[in-house]
Amino acid sequence: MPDHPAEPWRIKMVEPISTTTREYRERALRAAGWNPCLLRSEDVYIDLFTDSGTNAMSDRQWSALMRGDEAYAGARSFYIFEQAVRAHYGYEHVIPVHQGRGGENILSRCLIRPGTHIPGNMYFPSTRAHQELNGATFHDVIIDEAHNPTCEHPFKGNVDLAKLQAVITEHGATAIPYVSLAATVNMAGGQPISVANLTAACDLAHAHGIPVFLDTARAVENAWFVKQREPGWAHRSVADILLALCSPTDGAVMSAKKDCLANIGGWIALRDPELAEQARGLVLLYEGLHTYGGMAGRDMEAIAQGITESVDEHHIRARVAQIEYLGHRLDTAGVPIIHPAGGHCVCVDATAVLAHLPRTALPGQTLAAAVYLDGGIRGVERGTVSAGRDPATGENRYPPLEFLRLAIPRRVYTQSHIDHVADSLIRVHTHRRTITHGLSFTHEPPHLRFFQARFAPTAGTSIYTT
Ligand code: PLI
Repeated sequence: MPDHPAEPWRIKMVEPISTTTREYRERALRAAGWNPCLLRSEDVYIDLFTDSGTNAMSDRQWSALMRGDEAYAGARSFYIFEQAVRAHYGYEHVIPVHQGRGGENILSRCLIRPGTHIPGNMYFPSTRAHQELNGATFHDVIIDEAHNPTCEHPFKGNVDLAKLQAVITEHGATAIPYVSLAATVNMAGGQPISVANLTAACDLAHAHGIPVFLDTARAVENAWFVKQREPGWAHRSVADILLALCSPTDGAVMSAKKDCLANIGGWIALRDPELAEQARGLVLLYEGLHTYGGMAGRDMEAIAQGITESVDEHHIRARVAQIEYLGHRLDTAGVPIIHPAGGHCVCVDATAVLAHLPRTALPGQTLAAAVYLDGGIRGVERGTVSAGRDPATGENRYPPLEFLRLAIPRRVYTQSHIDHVADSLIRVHTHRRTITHGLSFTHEPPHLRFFQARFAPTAGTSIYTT
């Protein structure tokens, strides 16, 4: 059994959630076009669609909201936010944005020209979408182990330096505006990158004059794994390790909706003053003034407080342990999950659970539907639907990993909720052969299609034979 520390918080306010009948859920899912993303949240019992913006704020964060300075320009809350980001992430220039993809849009517009190439440790849908919209081609340079669900590598988010060198050699450094790294790697199942590998990747890129930008949405969780797994870091604080992860990079894009325990917000953090000036100019056009970037003053206060809480080791230890606990329960019951469990999610290998369905029948989406029907649990497909179509060929992309992601919001669910999730998953897995049909698209949006797509069973009226 993994170490499972009790939660380092107690509950001061509760939000009622209700269970529904299976019949009710069948009606709700059909009305949502078999896409759990299109369900009303009140029809969901345990919502593991995302850990993004779904965190429970602390009493101190709620108090901080009251201190929000809502001045249009130069709000006091901005300077508190800026100071917290500088102190914990170590970048000089801090530019607020409304959430992560706002930052991705700005950075991509600043740096990418049509026909360029961006290497990275696996794609993330919104990040790659902005890179492609600006004319770049993304190249996955993550280590091969990241694509193998059963491999126990401690740092599956690592860059394969030979693959990175090969992209530089093939396309030339001048065609590479930046290297796009993430800590942790969401689409690999929340897997971390080591400090040593991140530093080596930066050294390699910098030797060719290429800057490196880090997606720090879950860098605190990454820092926790470094402390647990990377030789030489066990006695360093998570706060120190976070700074060490950021230090070799040239800047970061942040969704504060994850590690920072906030419900909205983000930033771009940079070292180069000229790039920062260019980014501020675009923030004015797309986000809001450069001292609020689409956030209210109170959001910046909640984030500043959340940053401090995020590096508290009691918090981060219990947060990651909750995910390990779910992973362990599924694992011991024989449910195939991506190993090791990640920092923010447990990922169930849909191609293994529904091995009797072809990839074209969208096993990840089908498993998401089955788990909602069984337990009122909402997860998200991370596979063919999320990967979208290749912009050059128009063909569906079939990534090596196709899974159902169960992302755990921070400080929201108790251990008995997690047990409900495990019990339901185990039931679906035990009766997996009763799922006789997959799903196919009936409506397919052009960008980030997983959010709004609609589906129908590939035969009959259900994924089960009725
Ligand atoms: O949801 P945003 O726009 O604040 O952030 C976009 C974003 C960027 N990078 C990474 C690694 C993410 O995970 C991410 C958003 N992730 C979501 C919504 C998720 O459910 O994983």
